[in-house]
Amino acid sequence: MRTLAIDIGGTKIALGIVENDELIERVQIPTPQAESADQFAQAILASAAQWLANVDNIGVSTTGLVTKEGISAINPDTLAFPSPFPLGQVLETLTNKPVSMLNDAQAASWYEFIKLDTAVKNMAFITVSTGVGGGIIIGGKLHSGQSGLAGHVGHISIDSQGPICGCGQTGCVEAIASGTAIKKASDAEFTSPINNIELFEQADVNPKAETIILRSADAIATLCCTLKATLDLDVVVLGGGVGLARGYLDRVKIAIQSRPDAFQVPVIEAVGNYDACLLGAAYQFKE
Ligand code: BMX
Ligand code: ZN
Repeated sequence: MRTLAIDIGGTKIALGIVENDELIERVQIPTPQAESADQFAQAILASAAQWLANVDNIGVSTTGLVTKEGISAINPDTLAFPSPFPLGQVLETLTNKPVSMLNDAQAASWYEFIKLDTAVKNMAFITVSTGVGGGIIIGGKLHSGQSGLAGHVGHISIDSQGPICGCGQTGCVEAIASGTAIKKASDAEFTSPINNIELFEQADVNPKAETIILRSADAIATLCCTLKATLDLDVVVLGGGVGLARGYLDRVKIAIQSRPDAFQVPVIEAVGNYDACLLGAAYQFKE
């Protein structure tokens, strides 16, 4: 089976071919403005044209809430989808291939779960990237809820005095910990703007950079402990550009160690690395 995998993030779209469980081709484009599902699908398919004739199906993992009607944003600041946005149906019509679609972090959680030790039954995948996304596996099954919202753990509010989140709540983990939140904090701190990669590089020598990163890691630690308390997770798998940045996981682990024993939970890096959501897109066809 050859699957065209598409991972739609707030900043970039990754596309690839997955065959025999391996990602054998990969390209990446910046995420275009989502004006309509039609225009968005055309933009994506233009980058996959060379592969289309030879794939059996298309797996999509996307930022946003995925329902039968299409995709919608929980936090439109990360990617605003006009309503309706029936991307799956449009892709099916344009390609004549079966299309399966899941939220990005839900898809990645399934991939990461399959790759884990079989003793694990309950786990969460957390991506710290443009936003903070999540996917939850309970009793060995992906739990997405009746409306598909389950796993949107980036919108657990942890600070009633915290920043306003694009979802409309105050103090969401996403508003404190995401790559977007980190960039906002660094823009407020430094007169000459630096990007998040530079921020991480400077952390060893610049205490202000370290403080910004620690604030994010501490919010993710709170989220891990909250999920442990709620779901008694065996493990949390961390992914995303920020989640996988050098030293980030260690900062999260140290912050968790300072919490009470009952809420300790192991946190590990995604085996799918930066492509966990892309591989998850393809693994929807693997029950
Ligand atoms: C937001 C939300 C989630 C998504 C998460 C990570 C939108 C558009 N997205 O919380 O559905 O899983 O961001 O998204 O509301 P990413 O773009 O950072 O991968
Ligand atoms: Zn929110």
